[in-house]
Amino acid sequence: MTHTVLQIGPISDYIDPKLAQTFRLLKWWEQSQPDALLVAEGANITGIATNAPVGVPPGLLDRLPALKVISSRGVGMDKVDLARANTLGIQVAGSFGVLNGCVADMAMALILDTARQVSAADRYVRSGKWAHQRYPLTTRVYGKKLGIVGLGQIGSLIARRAAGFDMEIAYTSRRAHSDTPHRYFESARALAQWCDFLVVVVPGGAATRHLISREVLDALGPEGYLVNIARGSVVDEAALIEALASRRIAGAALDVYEHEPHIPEALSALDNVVLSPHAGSATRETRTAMDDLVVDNLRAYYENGKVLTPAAA
Ligand code: 8YV
Repeated sequence: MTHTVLQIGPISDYIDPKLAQTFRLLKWWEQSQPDALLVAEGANITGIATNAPVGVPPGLLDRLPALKVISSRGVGMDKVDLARANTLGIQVAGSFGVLNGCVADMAMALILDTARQVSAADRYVRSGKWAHQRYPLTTRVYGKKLGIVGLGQIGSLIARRAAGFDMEIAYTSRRAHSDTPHRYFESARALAQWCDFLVVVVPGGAATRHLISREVLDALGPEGYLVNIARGSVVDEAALIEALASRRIAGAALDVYEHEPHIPEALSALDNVVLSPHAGSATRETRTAMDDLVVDNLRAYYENGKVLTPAAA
């Protein structure tokens, strides 16, 4: 039996054709009259394929009476109404277990870049300035204090990598973990006050919106660096721009932004920030594994009634 799957937005050149070969695929983003599609096909659509930064448009779940399964590429569920899906008995899958290592690698790359200024120094060399003046001194990474906001699977891998750089590690999260030797702080503000590098690894969504506020940035202080590989919504971007521009913090490295792919000009004009295009999981190896899981989760649901890598409700 061919299952009808609604794909919300393009995912990749690799997996989009496979989705179309495997299912009867309807493309939400190509519809000039989405309401007409829902009237004509709403009762046939049993699956959704999507991508974490896009998720599922608000309210759509309630307009698809036959929907049983959502398969998203990525681990962020901030754009999927998990509670509503749960109430409606819809299974939700993400690409859990395959991207953690790459995102932790990216966190280390950004820590190193914001302190040692690899990207900025590259621009300096290419511009020919080196011939006239030495590049200014930068900041040491090894032996410094790393504060991790969110010690989940990715946060724990960052801690492991940072230990290899002889960093002193502490964290904050909703509660202290009993299975870690690292010091616990009750708030992001207290952690920021303590550390040299503050790395943000919590899920996005209403509960963490602007968790990294002006106060937290001020606690990080003029020698401190912020790294965000989580979601743009977690950091008050306007407050961050002000803090960077006035050197109330030393620097930042960002993989995510409040209104992707829009980057405020005031941010890209600053030289004490490293800007990465939401690429934490973007290696060929990891993206292939993530893409495959989008199809495999849908297939597993249709064959056995259970997705392979479910999101926690
Ligand atoms: C994206 C991510 O899925 O896993 C997440 O939540 O944000 C990323 O891995 C990826 O950028 C695809 O667009």
